[in-house]
Amino acid sequence: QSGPAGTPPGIPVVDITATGPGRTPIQQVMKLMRAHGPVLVRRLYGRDVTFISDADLVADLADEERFAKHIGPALENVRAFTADGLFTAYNDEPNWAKAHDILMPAFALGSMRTYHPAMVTVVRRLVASWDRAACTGQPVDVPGDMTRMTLDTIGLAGFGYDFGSFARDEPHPFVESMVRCLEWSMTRMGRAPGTDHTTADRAFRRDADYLAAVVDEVIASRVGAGSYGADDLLGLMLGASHPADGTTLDPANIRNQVITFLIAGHETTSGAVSFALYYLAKNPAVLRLVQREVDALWGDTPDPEPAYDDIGRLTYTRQVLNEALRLWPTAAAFSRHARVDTLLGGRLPLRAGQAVTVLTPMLHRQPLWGDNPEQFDPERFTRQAESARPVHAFKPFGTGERACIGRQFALHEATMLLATLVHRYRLHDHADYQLTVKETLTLKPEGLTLTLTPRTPVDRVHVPLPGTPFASTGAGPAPDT
Ligand code: FDE
Repeated sequence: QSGPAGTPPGIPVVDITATGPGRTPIQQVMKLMRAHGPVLVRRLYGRDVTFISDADLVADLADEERFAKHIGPALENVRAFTADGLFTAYNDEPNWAKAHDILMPAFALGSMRTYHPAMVTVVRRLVASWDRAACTGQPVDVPGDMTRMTLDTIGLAGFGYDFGSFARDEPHPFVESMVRCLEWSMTRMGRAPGTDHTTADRAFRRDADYLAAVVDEVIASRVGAGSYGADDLLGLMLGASHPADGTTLDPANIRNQVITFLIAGHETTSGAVSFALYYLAKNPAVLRLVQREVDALWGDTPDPEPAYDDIGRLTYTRQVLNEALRLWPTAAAFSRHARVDTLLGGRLPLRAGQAVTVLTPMLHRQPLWGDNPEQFDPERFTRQAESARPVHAFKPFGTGERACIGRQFALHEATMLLATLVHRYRLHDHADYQLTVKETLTLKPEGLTLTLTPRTPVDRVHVPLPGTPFASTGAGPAPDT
């Protein structure tokens, strides 16, 4: 990272050394940007990071000729437990291109058909658990259950491994170790020089070793089964050879990839569905529109089996997810460095190798999003609205060749999950929840709980049209709100 000498001239420098970054560094920079504008330097113990959320500058950063993914301090720390896995590999590390080429087909839209049955299996587990809560009136722990759901999904769909999270009261120990590793990566960035962190670092090593041991067990159980079962991620990694040179991934790299996918594939997705449920619970008019969409698809079938092709038809549900990802993109920052000496956006000089970090939640609140960017409004993601907007205004999955490989996977899983829950339950904001965003490198609505009641055929008939006070097709009790 550049020191003071490398700071581009003419941008505000905010020194946070006195307070440190605290437990919510992303929200701290959001606040600084609200005060100082969309381009600023955050200085901590003399180390500078340039943060950007200006839409034109972010658009320019998408130019792959002049800029590339940067492994900044956060990802350097994550590298301590994912090494040359896809997420944390350096651009020129040979295993990046190799694993990328081998795994790309497994993440193409059409491949979701392969994972769909495993995703349905896990949705059913969640539903069984939420049915019990609906029966007893117990609140459900939204982020906790979404994390159970997404961990089991990536485990089963990606690696044929069952974490069995819904059979446990506490999160799977893999999740607890993983969250501690992510927290270590985040807090390590804010350490004051000269302070001693031996104990924390030892605890981190134990957790990282445990993650590796779990993953070795996942791999061993597949190898022991004799066949590699080539149609999931692990099967591909064990069996497939590179299209160009015929080589395969080495065992150490496969381990790094599996840890990477388990982390990347569940924390971010569970946060995204949790925020979407938060906004639905707070916006009954939007909730009714989602209900209308899912009811049109699944009607009164009490236990619809979501078909693969159904998911693409849930366009409004997808708009809701996108809008939740706009306000709280759960992987909230990504970094880029200049490949050559250049002027970013024609005005900000960067030397070759110099990096800037895009703060996505603030990009998603820039003036191009209108007068009231804080307002949750899925109409921002209609096809017309999207095509009227600059292409780089919405970046929850990063940019360029290092953008999220798991995007279709996450969206398929999250859309099916959200649709199933909305079709089945009325959601009650029983505690008048006030949003607190927890940061563990990724973002989550901390402590969000809801109570549930099963929806009935009567609820489904009487979902009113927007703007019409009562749009029923027959006699019956008033619609629920
Ligand atoms: C990636 C990613 C990104 C970029 C980063 C940078 O640039 O640094 C982002 C922003 C993201 N990603 C986001 C997200 C969100 C969500 C929900 C998700 N994501 C999901 C998922 C799932 C899965 C499985 C995944 N994801 C994965 C991944 C990977 C592997 C990566 C790396 C790629 C490369 O580099 O090659 C990512 N992701 Fe994600």
